[in-house]
Amino acid sequence: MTISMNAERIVILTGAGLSAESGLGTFRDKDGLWTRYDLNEVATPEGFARNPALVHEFYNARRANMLAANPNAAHLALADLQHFAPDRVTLVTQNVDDLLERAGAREVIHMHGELTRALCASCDHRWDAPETMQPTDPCPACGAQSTRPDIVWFGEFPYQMERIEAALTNADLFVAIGTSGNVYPAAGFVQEAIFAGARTLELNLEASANTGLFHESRLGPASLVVPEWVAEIRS
Ligand code: BV8
Repeated sequence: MTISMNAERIVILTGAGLSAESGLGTFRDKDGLWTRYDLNEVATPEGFARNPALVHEFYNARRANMLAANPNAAHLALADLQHFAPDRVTLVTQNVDDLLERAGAREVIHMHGELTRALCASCDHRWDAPETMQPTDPCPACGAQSTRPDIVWFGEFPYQMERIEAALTNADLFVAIGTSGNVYPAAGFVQEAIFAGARTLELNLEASANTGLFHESRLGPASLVVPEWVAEIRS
């Protein structure tokens, strides 16, 4: 019997590896985004204050990649699992793409924000982001030219943490998919799940930084290991 069998309250955390086979870059793999961009310049509020045009250029390029990408078998399998057992699955993602939604998933918790959303740094108004954003775009609510991608940068508080913490304290299974386990608080979720008495499973191309905290690790591309796991859990 695998550790997933008859799990009733499953929390799934996904990272960039889930969307890698859809052609969206990861961050810390070879040729990852952080090897081509300085994280401090494009993924911090300080970087945005210094050079908003560069930050918009970075996210405009990722938004264009996202729009040209398609969900892969792993996104589809997770959406299928959620449809099969809607009240048993909490889907949390660190990813800012909308591939899970385009695969049919609902209520995805985007703890690091979304490329499809824009935020006004002056009045906190949020709206659907246009395909490309410029620093001079006026906020539709207050008119200020301080619009930014609705993305959680380093040093900013992730979204919906109360909802995530509540799901973790109640979980009987925690599954991490396609994440290197380097970024907190997401990388600490597995420990919280263990404190709650949950079993923990890692589905990843290679062992993550916190692989030792998982009761089981299945290594391989998400498009293979995720559908296999979902088929098991559904049987
Ligand atoms: C916070 C923006 C509280 C969105 C991202 C000092 C001051 C302040 C905070 C800190 C500090 N020191 C440390 C921190 C905490 C900091 C942090 O953890 N830093 C790290 C680098 C040490 N965290 C924060 O700041 C967070 N906020 O702590 O709030 C607070 C607030 C104020 C002051 C103090 C505390 C905010 C974190 C969010 C930052 N935003 N990005 C974007 O541009 O996308 S994080 C960035 O990393 C992405 O969001 C990404 O999702 C996230 C995690 O990366 P992964 O998804 O894991 O991707 P990665 O490339 O690393 O790994 C890919 C994995 O996939 C690999 O394991 C690979 O093997 C695997 N893979 C590859 N291909 C496949 C595959 N798996 C399966 N199949 C495949 N085909």
